[in-house]
Amino acid sequence: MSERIGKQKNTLEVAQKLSTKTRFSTDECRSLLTIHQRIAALGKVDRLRFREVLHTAFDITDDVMLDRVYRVFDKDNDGIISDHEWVEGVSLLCRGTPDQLIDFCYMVYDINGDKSLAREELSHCLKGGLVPYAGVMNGDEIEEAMREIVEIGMKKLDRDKDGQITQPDFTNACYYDPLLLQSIGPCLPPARSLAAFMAIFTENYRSYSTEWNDEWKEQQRRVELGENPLQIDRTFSKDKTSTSSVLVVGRSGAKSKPQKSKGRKKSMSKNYK
Ligand SMILES: [Ca+2]
Ligand SMILES: [Ca+2]
Repeated sequence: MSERIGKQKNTLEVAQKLSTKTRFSTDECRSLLTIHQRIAALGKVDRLRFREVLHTAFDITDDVMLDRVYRVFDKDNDGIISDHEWVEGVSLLCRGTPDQLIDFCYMVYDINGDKSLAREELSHCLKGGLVPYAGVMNGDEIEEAMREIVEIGMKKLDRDKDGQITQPDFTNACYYDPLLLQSIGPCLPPARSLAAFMAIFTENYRSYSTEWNDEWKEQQRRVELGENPLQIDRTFSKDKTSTSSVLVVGRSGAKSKPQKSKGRKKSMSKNYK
């Protein structure tokens, strides 16, 4: 009995600590720790176990993305997703700010971790996206189509045309067109599975997206009134190749709301309703 009470106390302390590092409350962290304990009770949360969790709970299905998301969750690179890594990673997936989500996707795509995305990395991340279907495409055609898709990706994301996509390149491109966030691979949970997962342990599984929408509307209103406090990246707004014509918002503003997103476009928040 005393052992159980000790364990509960320990979980509470860990949850309190994690709540200061994540966007979850202590209660939410405690619930997530319990979920981790249940997962870990069946065996170590290693690559294969965690791929199952990502697949079933978050509906991430792309083979390459499953491995890459696992690598990004495993911050200390020991092959196991610890309880801390679990809560911090889930916090990002569920309630990450636009900046955090952009950084997360970039880390997922940057396979060798050199802060640059090369053609080879795009090609590797995208390879699950094209499959032969009922003889419609053969191997050569897929290879050719893949080369074209990689070139389109480079064109949209490599802003300074040096053959590498740096993190600022990627960040600016995503702010300009949020659809580019997962353009190299589906590594974030779809809205429906995210809400279903969050409903297990919190009543606030929709409140965050509301907060985003409100903030986005507020930014839009200020722009319309000419009060935009954010730095607009004018070089990007001139880019006619983008699929989006909405406002470009830089990262340097919005200091009055440090805990919230620094500007977000409608189509980005749509995914998290
Ligand atoms: Ca680890
Ligand atoms: Ca790289």
